[in-house]
Amino acid sequence: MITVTAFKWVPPFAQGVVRDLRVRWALEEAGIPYEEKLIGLDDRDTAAYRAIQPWGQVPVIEEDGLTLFETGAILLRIAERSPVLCPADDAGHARMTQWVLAALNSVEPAISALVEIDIFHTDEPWAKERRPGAVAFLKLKLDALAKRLAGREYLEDRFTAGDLMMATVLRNLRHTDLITADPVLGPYLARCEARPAFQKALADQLAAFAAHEPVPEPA
Ligand SMILES: N[C@@H](CCC(=O)N[C@@H](CS)C(=O)NCC(=O)O)C(=O)O
Repeated sequence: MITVTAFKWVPPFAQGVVRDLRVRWALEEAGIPYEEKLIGLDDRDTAAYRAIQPWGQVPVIEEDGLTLFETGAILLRIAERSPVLCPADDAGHARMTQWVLAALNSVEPAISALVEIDIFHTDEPWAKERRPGAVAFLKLKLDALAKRLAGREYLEDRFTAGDLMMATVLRNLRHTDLITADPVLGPYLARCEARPAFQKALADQLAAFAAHEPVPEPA
């Protein structure tokens, strides 16, 4: 049985976008059962956890003695076991890999730069100055993605793990209207999120957080 390591609880701004969602969603699409291994934020810095995830991050999967981190590597490994996530033909497989990596390398960095400004440094003067440039650069990436997706349901002629990764990357902009206001990207993300496997994965991540909500200190 695959074990997925995820956080027990994270602050509300991160709930629903923590990266174990990618792995839960992929496993749901593939119909592969898994067990959660929930860790606290304090566990990130333990020597035992750093030994399996050098940066103290989630997710990690463990199966049959193999421990694996990095959502790109994990997703590709799961995809190869699922015709829902990975086309059977060699070219389709290669293009699925291409889109997983494009989501991570060509789109996510520009989104992360804006998230850094808006969520983590919102009140700092440098962030206010930097924001227009970060948005302009991100829009170049999003416009190119929208051009690719115009007239298509998915990045290729069917859903693949590439769409799964791209959708989870785009979700990090949920604090803006950059995706929802776009006539191509908004419906694309909604289409991906409407998949029952996504809904189940999201509900399971949120259920873990709800079950481990910190008890407020008495006043
Ligand atoms: N490149 C890594 C990034 C993992 C990552 O950023 N995980 C976040 C949660 S979404 C985390 O654990 N953050 C806590 C921390 O960095 O201390 C991957 O894709 O697996």
